[in-house]
Amino acid sequence: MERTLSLIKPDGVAKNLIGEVIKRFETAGIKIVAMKKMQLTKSQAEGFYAVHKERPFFGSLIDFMTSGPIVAMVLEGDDVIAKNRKLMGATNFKEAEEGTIRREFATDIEKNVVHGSDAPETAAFEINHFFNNMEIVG
Ligand code: RTP
Ligand code: MG
Repeated sequence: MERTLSLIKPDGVAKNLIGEVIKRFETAGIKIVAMKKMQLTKSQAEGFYAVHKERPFFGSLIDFMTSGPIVAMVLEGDDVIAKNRKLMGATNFKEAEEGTIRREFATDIEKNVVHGSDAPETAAFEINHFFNNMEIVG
């Protein structure tokens, strides 16, 4: 059994896509073991995206991720890191497969509705960034 961190980004929340995203997880048999709505501070967003701090889009990404509320979730299931990435689609919605969340709802390479951890190590770091053990209920 694996866990991953999912975020519905500010654009997804603003477009009323919380239910749409959750429905896709539940339909795929993925279990939500933690969930909260929150607004990130600049330092929380910078810590979360620290791996990208040298990238040219970092400043813009931090402004975007702090621009409004997000929904953070811990997902659980077999192979859930890859399953979630498949439901999300490619970072650039123009390259995302038909039927994926980003292909259907993203408008921009940055405003791409969802985030999902990309490996077991990043999942552990990211889950820990948002949730403590008492907030995760299997
Ligand atoms: P995420 O981390 O949010 O799940 O997305 P990802 O793995 O598919 O993409 P990643 O390379 O980790 O990039 C993180 C987020 O930064 C924004 N981005 N903007 N302007 C740009 O060229 C650019 N490239 C990436 C996106 O919001 C991307 O999801
Ligand atoms: Mg990433």
